[in-house]
Amino acid sequence: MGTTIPIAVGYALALKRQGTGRVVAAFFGDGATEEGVFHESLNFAALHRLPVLFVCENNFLAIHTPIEKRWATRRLCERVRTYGIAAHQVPDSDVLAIRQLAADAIAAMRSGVSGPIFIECHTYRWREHVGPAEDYDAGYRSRDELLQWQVKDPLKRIRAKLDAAQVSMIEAEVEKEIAEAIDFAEGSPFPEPKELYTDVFAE
Ligand SMILES: Cc1ncc(C[n+]2csc(CCOP(=O)(O)OP(=O)(O)O)c2C)c(N)n1
Repeated sequence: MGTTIPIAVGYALALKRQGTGRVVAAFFGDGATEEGVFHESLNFAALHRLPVLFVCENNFLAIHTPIEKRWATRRLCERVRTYGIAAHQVPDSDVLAIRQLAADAIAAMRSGVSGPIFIECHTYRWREHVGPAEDYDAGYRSRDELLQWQVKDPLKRIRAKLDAAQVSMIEAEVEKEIAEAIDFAEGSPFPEPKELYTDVFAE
């Protein structure tokens, strides 16, 4: 948890030294912002004006622990700003707003006008922490909460902006991609045991 954050910062340092004009985006949850490395990384990235877009997907849950049992205040963007990093909050899963913020942030970092930038996107986890089942009877949240977020479902909202032909074209493409992935998985041999070590150790 939180491991993407320092890796992104280190990579951004390398990119900046190489003068590539490239930027790095790091995605992580609200739980990850409780790790010390989050704060160390923000400070380092701000100090060296590194081109990192930090994106916190705040679903108000870390496994089964809701945010009110973990955060003394919800002022995450305010905390981030104390490091000298511009921070924006998108509270309603508006994907077009997120796209615009990200595009502006990336352009500002590429041109050197800005150091790192932070976006906090509020969202919701419909299913359990890991796996496809529902867990509304587990006692840590209510189904009412889900219903409030389903109204803001970004997929439904973006779908409503498309015409029927576009929707069926996208659906057909997605169905095809899924079918091909299943065929590929079912048609592939089992990996050799030695592949357990692939990408685990550097030679
Ligand atoms: C350093 C560390 N501590 C604890 C865990 C166990 N753990 C796995 S996921 C998780 C919560 C993650 O919450 P969040 O960052 O909000 O991400 P989400 O799963 O909601 O996307 C925890 C505590 C871990 N993987 N790493």
